[in-house]
Formats: sequence, C-alpha cells, structure tokens
Amino acid sequence: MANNEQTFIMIKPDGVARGLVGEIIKRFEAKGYYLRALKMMNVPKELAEEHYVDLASKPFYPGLVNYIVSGPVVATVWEGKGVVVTGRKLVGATNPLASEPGSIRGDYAIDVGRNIIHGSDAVESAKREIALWFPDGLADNKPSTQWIYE
Ligand code: FUP
Repeated sequence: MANNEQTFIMIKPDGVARGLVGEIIKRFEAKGYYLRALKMMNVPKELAEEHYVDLASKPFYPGLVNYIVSGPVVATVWEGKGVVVTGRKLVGATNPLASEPGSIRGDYAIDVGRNIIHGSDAVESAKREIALWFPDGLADNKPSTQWIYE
C-alpha cells in the first residue's frame, strides 16, 4: 500500500462556521497523515455542481449545492498509507445519526444535510476531486515520515 496515497477532505460551510476546522485538522494530523494542501475559499456554484455531479438526479441535490455555496469551505488534501479508507472512518457515516461516536460526524453533527465534512470515497474519486479543487496542482513538498512508517 502506497505511503503517498491522497484523499480530498473538505470542511463544509457549517464546519467552518462552527469553528471545527482546527479540531478536524488535528484528528487527521494526530493519526499521522500529512496535510499536503489547504485553502479556504468560497465555492463557485459550478464547482459545487461538478463535485456532486453523480448525485445530480437526487431530490436533495439542489439543496446540497446551495449548502456548499452558502459560506466558505476549507479544501484539503491529505496524504498517507490507506488515507482514503481510513479518512472515511475518521469522517464517519454519511448520516451523522448513524456515525459512530469517535468519528467526526458522529461527534459533531446530527443532520445528513449539515454533516460538516466531505471525504473522498475511493482512490479514483479522490484523484478526480483533487484535480477539480486544485486545478493548478499541489505545491511541491515531501513529508518527513520516518516516525510514521516502518
Ligand atoms: P458521503 O460520501 O458520505 O459524503 O455521502 P454521499 O456522497 O452519498 O452524499 C453526499 C452528500 O449529500 C452528503 F454528505 C450529504 C448529502 N446527502 C443529503 O443531503 N441527503 C441524503 O439523503 C444523502 C446525502
């Protein structure tokens, strides 16, 4: 399993407004993952629509897009072994009432439409989302991982 696997994690407008940015970053860092890229931004509607294009036929899609554009988000890329699957565990189940306590959604959210954070669901979708949110690529840097990996 590659040590440089990447995932896209976005702190949604409610997570930012509720002051949970530091808490969320802390959890990924504490696990040992490397913060590869980070930016705070207001989301153009077209970007929110493209990000959730697979859900375009769902009844909740318009509300979901409006929610994502309702305030600034923090877009991040995290790197490390198994970061897609383990990142999803740190994030918790989509519906926060079904998320395990100890997960981010399990600890900090209630409604599915206000679930504070997004995490890529597969390596391939992570690649698509990172390219979409960071179209200029990522800054060249290399984490020191000697105390993380054998
Ligand atoms: P996730 O990968 O956990 O973010 O879940 P999905 O890709 O299935 O859904 C994306 C987002 O759509 C969720 F984060 C919240 C929203 N959603 C709803 O608002 N209602 C639903 O019934 C399902 C999802």
